[in-house]
Amino acid sequence: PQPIHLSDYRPPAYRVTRTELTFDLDPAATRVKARLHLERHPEREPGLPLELDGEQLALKAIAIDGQPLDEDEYRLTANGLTVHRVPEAFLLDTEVEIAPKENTALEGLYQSNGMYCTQCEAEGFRRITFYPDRPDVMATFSTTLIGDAASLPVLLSNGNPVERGDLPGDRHFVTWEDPHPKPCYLFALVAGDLKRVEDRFTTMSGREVALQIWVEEENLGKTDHAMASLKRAMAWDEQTYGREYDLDLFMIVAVNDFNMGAMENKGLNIFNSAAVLTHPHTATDAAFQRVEGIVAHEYFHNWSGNRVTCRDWFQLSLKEGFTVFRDQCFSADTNSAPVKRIEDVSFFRTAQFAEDAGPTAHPVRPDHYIEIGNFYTLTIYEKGAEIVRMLCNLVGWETFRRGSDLYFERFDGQAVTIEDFVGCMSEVSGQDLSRFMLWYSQAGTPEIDAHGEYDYTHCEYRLVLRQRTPATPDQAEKQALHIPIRLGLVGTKSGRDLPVTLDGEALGSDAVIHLREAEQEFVFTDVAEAPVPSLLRGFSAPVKLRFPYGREDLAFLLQHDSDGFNRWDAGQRLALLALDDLIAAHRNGVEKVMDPRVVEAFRGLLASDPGDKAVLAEMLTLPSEAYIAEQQPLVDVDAIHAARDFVKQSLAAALRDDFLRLYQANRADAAYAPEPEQIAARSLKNVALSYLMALEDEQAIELARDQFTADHNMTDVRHALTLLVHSSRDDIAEPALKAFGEKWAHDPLVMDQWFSIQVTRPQPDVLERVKFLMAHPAFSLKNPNKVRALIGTFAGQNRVNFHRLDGAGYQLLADVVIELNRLNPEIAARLITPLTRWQRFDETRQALMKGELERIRAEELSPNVYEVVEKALA
Ligand code: DPP
Ligand code: ZN
Repeated sequence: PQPIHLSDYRPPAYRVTRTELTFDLDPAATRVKARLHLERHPEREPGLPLELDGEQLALKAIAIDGQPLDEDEYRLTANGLTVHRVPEAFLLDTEVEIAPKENTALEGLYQSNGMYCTQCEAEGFRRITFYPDRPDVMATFSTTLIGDAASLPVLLSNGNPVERGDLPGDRHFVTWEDPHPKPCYLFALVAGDLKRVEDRFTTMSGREVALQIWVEEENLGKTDHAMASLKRAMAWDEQTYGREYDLDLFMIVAVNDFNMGAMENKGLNIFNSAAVLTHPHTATDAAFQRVEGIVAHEYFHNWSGNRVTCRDWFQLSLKEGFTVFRDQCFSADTNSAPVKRIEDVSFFRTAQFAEDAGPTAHPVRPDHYIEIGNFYTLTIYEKGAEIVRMLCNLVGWETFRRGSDLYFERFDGQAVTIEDFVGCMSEVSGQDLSRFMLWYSQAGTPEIDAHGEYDYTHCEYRLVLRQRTPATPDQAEKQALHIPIRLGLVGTKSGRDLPVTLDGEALGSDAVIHLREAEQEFVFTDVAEAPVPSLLRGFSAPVKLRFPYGREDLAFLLQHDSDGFNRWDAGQRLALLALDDLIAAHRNGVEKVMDPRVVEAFRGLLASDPGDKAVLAEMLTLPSEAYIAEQQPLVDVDAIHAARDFVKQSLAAALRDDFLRLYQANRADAAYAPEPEQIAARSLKNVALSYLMALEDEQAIELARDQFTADHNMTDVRHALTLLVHSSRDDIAEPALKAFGEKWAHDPLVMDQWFSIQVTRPQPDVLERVKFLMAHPAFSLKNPNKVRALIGTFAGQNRVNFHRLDGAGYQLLADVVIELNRLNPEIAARLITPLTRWQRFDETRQALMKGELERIRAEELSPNVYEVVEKALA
């Protein structure tokens, strides 16, 4: 496979203004008739051939302006169709046959539980019909679906239904009209025996919109939260961005087999059932919040993605970065804002930093790719969102909002670039953002080394910042970026933020300074007392910042920092310092000794007024093994695991009574609601239970068992079950697991959780368990949720067992990748990730991991897997 380059972009030779589709649905032989209204693109020269994409399509008929084409007038290849000579403007009619039931890649038209559905982003539409499958071709669509009336009573597509009727042979049809020009990646159809839940929303201009969520009958009781989230998101986008919905109908459909979380097809969002269905007894608080976030995300795409879309797939972050930023702000507004930020950053620093440091590192706007399906990454999404957040902070919210208005107004109905978006921000703010654009083109995580000094005689604080971005594949040399750093100077005497004055300018007590050079010195004047700097508040830029904090400094910030995020981060940094010592002790075989300063810091937290309970729960949570690993020059999975366990047990032993008190104080019998206060209390209670269970004494086991059997809600049940199953006591683990598995055997989303809980056990027999569970009737390699729950969770989260020294974990993953490469390349390529990180491990593991990558490479590979494996072995 050959890479595609951004620099080769040209507008299409012909554009489609209108697309009329007719589907005659059949599992083995669906017929798709397409009538395309085409015209030459005004910027392209006359006389060019017409090139259409098409894969796995059996062409049955082709005509231009009603005239069937002779075989020498066109050429068919494995990737498409070329018509040698066409008029300036014309109608193209084609008819193809496809087999949805054979489609295990879940791209294009496929079947899931007997229902038909589609996934077209990025390039699935070419598996439905011959088409210029690129986002800069935007047409209005009319879609007629024909199917068996009894088994497919519901026939859905984009837009509004305009006609329906019965056909001979117990068949029926529905025609849908979507008046908004759209690229074909936003096309969707659904056909099946579905039930709907309906609600209404009145838009800010007073239009009535019908809201429908379509599910299989047994899931009818699980849509309330998604519906409520949708309405909140619609109202939020009106209030916050002035964006109103633009059709009479908005539909969400839940599908069991789905590669992504969800898809923003115009008027007909298709969701992975895991991203829409909730019930207090089947979904955790985290799942409720995830559903809310994803429903909002897809809805927000209606403007940031659909009305204004991407010119080409290199611009993917134009819609994803902006939309993730929008959904993050929405969730922050509806839940605890500091906790939302802590969760997002925590995830970002663990997973995106690792991506940016590995062989698949790429800029937020890549300049080449082989398979765009491999670029739905944390870098494009999350780092893209961090860039938009920096932009918003640079120009200020009100200006950012004006820039957003300008962007939507100027480019409505168009397919545009990242320059167009940033250009609007530059225009409304008057700021030159050309240097800022480097954030989009330069891969890798910038590292900042900071140090500071207080000058008592002049009352000055000098802060020196040095930035450097390490080389990434294809980019050896890096330039200095414009990095906004929000900071405070916390007085060591007063414990308060001191006023920040720089170059004679008063910046307030919560200031932003701008690092633009490789090295810069900032001299703050009139600093009345020696400060501890609180740097990168709120994670104001996606960078790694090192500062030689002493443990007392961190304990001080943990207590006094006025920025909630940095207070949390000070605790994390303090824990990391202690963990460092313990990791070294473990490796050197010396006795581990717990740092009393960490114990005292935790004691202080437990004694303090909890304030925001959700934040306190985060503060009491130790950095994850994955995040600890990110900080180590060489990852020693066993030492990290042992050190973290030791800290947990030491804290539990020293503070047992406090944790017990915390647990008791946060139990509640109120009816479950996924509301911030309840969620906060539950997380606090469950953090306390985790510490108590680290001791595995009878009382802790009793509490966990009671919480499990009380069966109050899935958050509590799952947490208790996890603690029981992860304990060293098989006699309590097995009965609980069995009871849970039997109770929920009928519910695929709960069974996903049952799989994940087992395969994250630290016990050494877990790999055999994974293999055993792969034969479980509830497991299927064809279902991405199952693959993620069992294999993805094992390889990504059970670090000690995946990295077993005999290489059996790696081998298992490679075996699955090889099989999935044939069934579902997109999922196969994503699953490889843990193996691509081999550089971070010792030589023995490196050799084993590379050996498995080479074994994969020897197969006949899909472009998806090929691209990842080649990069990993380069
Ligand atoms: N459905 C995916 C998302 O919403 C891809 N657009 O991010
Ligand atoms: Zn998206």
